[in-house]
Amino acid sequence: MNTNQMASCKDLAIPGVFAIDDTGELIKASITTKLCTAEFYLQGAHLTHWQPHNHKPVLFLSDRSAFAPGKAIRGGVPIIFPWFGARTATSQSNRTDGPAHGFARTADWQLLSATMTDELLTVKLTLVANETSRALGFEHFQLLYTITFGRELSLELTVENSSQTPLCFAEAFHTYLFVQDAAQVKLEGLKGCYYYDKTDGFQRKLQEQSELQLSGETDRPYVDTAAAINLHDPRLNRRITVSKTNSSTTVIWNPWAELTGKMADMSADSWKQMVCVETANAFENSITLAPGEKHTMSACISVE
Ligand code: TA6
Repeated sequence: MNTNQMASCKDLAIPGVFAIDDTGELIKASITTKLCTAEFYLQGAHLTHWQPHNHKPVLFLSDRSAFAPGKAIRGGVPIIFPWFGARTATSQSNRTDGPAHGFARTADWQLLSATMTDELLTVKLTLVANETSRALGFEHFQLLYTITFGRELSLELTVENSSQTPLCFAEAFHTYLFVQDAAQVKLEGLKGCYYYDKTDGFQRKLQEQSELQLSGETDRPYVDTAAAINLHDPRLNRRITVSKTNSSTTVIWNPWAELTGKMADMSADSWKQMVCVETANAFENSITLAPGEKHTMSACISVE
């Protein structure tokens, strides 16, 4: 970010509510309202903290995460675009190069606005094509990310195809929820849905139980989903609800002990404190936009 861009970004600060800190390696925004506290980084438009008053933090953030240019932050809400996981061929392109989960989570986003309405703070960020995305074949698109901070957290991602050809993409809010003990939480809202079991050769399986309780490494994109997910955390005595619109994929992920041991940005026991409940459009639910078309996916997180 050049000095002019930094100055205009700082112009958006709201005294006592919305502050921009450019003293670290990454530019960080901090939020304090009557209803919550929160933090995000401009790199990746990456939300790392949200805590409604009188609750514990709702998002998990790894104490070993990198906070460095070009490196993905571990925890919070990474934005996944334009492919999910490793890049695979699409109807548009047979390219398979590029970083896991796409380039949006490590790109520098631009802060457009920060406005208070009643007690809600709404922040808008945008990402357009840059050198990295162009080198990967994404030359004309616009992402608009709207985050509303209140007693609930509302996330909205609009993708616009500004090219002359169809734009095919996957997307996700790769949300890491903070839990007291991953082995004890129960997830509700997936009964009757099919998922690909990434821990079992990508086999397609049916979720038969109404409650999912994790007992080992879990990596499951559920497809054709619409329902909200309720995460019951008996140890924290709370329920987190993730509801969504225009999202047909829900991914549930926990690396458990062995895989966590191989991850440089997670401490040994930290898998116990997280469960990813991801609002997505991926695999057969990926989106294709005609030239000029837009698509908006949203998620709303609440806690009781
Ligand atoms: O959403 C689940 C997943 O795709 C897993 O397969 C797992 O590897 C995870 O995301 C984390 O990916 P990352 O690239 O952040 O290490």
